[in-house]
Amino acid sequence: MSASNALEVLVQALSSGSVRVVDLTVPLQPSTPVIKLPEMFAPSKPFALEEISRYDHRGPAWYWNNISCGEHTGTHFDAPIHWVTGKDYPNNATHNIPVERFIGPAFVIDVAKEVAANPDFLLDRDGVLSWEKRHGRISPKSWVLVRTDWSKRPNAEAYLNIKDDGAHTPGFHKSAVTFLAEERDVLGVGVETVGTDAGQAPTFDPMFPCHTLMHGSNKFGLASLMNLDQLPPTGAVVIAPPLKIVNGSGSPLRVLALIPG
Ligand code: 23J
Ligand code: MN
Repeated sequence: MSASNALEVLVQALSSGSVRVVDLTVPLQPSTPVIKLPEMFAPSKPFALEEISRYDHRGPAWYWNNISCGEHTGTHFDAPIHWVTGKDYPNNATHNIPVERFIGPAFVIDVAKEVAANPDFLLDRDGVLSWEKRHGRISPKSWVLVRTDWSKRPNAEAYLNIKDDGAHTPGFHKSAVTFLAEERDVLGVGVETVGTDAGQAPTFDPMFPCHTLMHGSNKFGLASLMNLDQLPPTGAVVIAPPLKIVNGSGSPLRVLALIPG
């Protein structure tokens, strides 16, 4: 198929419903959960809206707001520059990453059952390999999304799941991250939890292995995704461009998946 024909086919498929669009983004509002790091580290601000005017004396015909939040709030993108291991790559920040790298096929690994039995569940290299035996090899320049159903937790407290010894949320074993970055050359990983690392990752070696190794390989992260249960294991395309913040380490974004209808 020629390139222009491919786009014609896509437009037709979107209009007929044979390709559907799934929104993988959580609502962005003051109550949107924000990661809570151990006390010794500086915190990130939650999302806030400040009204500038609403068809009133401050602006009779228009409504608009000032917004503020940490770069890593709600559904958000982690750029390689976010981590010390990724700080020296060229084009590693939100404004200069080549835009082609924001779009790719999605491979969706479902570990919801394992996570229901163990909130500290870690996907490891063997877990990825056994998924590949069933669904095929993960291709280069793809997004690997881990379905945990964590986004279905009923409130922020259950979602952050903080106990006396820190957060208890699922994530990656370093063996899976190294495998996906080095042997599969993915674009990055996406998760349903507040960050791409497990809740207990401050205690791991290395600390925060997903951030350390993914960004250390110039790869990306997507955190606080939802609706991963609506995606097929293979065959979806994910579009995830962050805001063009100059020297940004990441940003809230809208993440869309195209799926067969
Ligand atoms: C800073 C430090 C540790 C972590 C994070 C940020 C995130 O999860 C993030 O949003 O990138 S784990
Ligand atoms: Mn982040």
